[in-house]
Amino acid sequence: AGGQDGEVGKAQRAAAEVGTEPTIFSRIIARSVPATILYEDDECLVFRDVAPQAPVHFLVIPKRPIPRLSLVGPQDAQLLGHLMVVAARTAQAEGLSDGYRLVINDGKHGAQSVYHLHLHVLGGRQMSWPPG
Ligand code: D5M
Repeated sequence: AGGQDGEVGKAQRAAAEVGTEPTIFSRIIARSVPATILYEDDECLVFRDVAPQAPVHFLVIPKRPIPRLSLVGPQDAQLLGHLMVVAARTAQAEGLSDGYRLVINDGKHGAQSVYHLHLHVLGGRQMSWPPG
């Protein structure tokens, strides 16, 4: 129902655009948008979140623009593991010896706003549970 201009058509067009439109994170990787970069290798980039929600708040992103966690498959397992290892090593380098929190927001209910997969690492204060 709804035809091409109904809700289904809109959702289909949005889904078709996911992953084809460069996000702000692609521009950070390309260095056309500035960021405070903490770590980089062939597969990933780590930089400080522009709107920090804790004394330490940085993002770990793959250079390959996977739009969201719910789109990953078995072929991405090694890359995803690498992102977590880099998150832990960068947290250590940032002095988060009392612990920290790792967050991945996926889609609408996850309140994802940038459709380029990213791990949030938050630390430097006591976290609470549940998250909002
Ligand atoms: O979180 C997306 C996160 O990305 C959010 O915490 C702000 C951050 N962000 C957005 N633009 C920038 C730039 N230009 N530099 C650094 N950080 C940025 P989400 O999980 O999608 O809600």
